[in-house]
Amino acid sequence: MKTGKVLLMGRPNVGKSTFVNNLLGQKVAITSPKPQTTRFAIKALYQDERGKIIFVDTPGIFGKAEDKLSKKINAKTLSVIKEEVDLVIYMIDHTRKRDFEEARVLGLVRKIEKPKILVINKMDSEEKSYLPQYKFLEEEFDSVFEISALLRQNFRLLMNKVFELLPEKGTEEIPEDLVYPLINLDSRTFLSELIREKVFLMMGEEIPYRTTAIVDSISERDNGITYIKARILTTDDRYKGMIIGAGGRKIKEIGSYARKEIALAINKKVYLELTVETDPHWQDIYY
Ligand SMILES: Nc1nc2c(ncn2[C@@H]2O[C@H](COP(=O)(O)OP(=O)(O)OP(=O)(O)O)[C@@H](O)[C@H]2O)c(=O)[nH]1
Ligand SMILES: [Mg+2]
Repeated sequence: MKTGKVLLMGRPNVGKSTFVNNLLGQKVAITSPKPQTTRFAIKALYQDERGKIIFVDTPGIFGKAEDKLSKKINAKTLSVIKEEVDLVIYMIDHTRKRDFEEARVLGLVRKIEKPKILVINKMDSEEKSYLPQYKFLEEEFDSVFEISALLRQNFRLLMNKVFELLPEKGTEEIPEDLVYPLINLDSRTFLSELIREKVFLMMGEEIPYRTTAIVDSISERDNGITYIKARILTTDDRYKGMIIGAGGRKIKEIGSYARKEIALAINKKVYLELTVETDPHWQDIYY
C-alpha cells in the first residue's frame, strides 16, 4: 500500500477541479467555465487497492492578478505549492494558446524537485488545438498523458503512472480511519462553495469575482428537513440588485439550483434561506 500527496497545478480553467471530482467519483471542488473558480486549495482523499493519495487541487494562478481578490488567491496558492508533496501533476488545456500565464505556472512547476507528470486535458474538445505549442514540454516531465477530465478518458493509465512514481511512504501521514474524501473543508464551507458555484454559473462576467457565499447555520428540524441559512455577499449595491434580479427572480433561481444540489449531496430534504447583502469589505475577511 502506497501513500502520497499529489499536487495538481495549472493555469485557471484547465480542468483541475473537474479532474479531481471525476477521479474521486464525488464532487469535492466546484467547477465553472470562468477562470479562478477555485479560491483555495482543496485536499481530497483518493483510495484504491494500491493505496491512498491526498490530491491537492489548487486555484489556477492568474498571469496578472489585478484585483485584490485574485492577488490574495495568487499569494495564498504560492504558499500552498511550497508545502511538501510527493508528485506534481501539471495540467494544460491544449485548446488555449501558450502565453505568459502558462509560462508563469510552468516556472513554478519547474522549481519543485519531485516527479512530475504532464497532463494534457480536454482531448475530447472539438475546439482548435494548440498542442504543437506544448510539445517542447514533454522532455521535462517523467511522463505525459492526454486525457479528458470531463469524459474520464485515460484515468486508468494516468493513475497507474501516479502509483508507480509515488514513494512507498509519502510525506504525509494519512490516518487509517480517514474515509471521507474532503480533508480540509468542513460541511459549512463545502455547502457555501456549492452556492458560490451557482453564482459563477448564473451571473455574468465580473459579479462572481465580487461575490462570495457564507453558510451561517445548518440545523435539522423535527420534521426531518435540514434548514440552511446562507448569505451571498457582494461588494456593491448595484451587484446586489443584479443578483436579486427583477422581482427577486434571479436569487430564487440561484437558491433553487443550490438547494437541489445540497439536498442531493447530503441526501436530506433541504430548506435554503438565501439572502444577498452588500459588504464592500468581505474580501478582507473571507474569500
Ligand atoms: N471539453 C472539456 N471541457 C472540460 C474538460 N475538463 C474540464 N472542462 C471544462 O473546463 C472548465 C473549467 O473546469 P474547472 O475544472 O473548473 O477548471 P480548473 O482548472 O479547476 O479552474 P480554476 O479553479 O479556475 O483554476 C469547465 O467548464 C469544465 O467543464 C474536458 O476534459 N473537456
Ligand atoms: Mg478549480
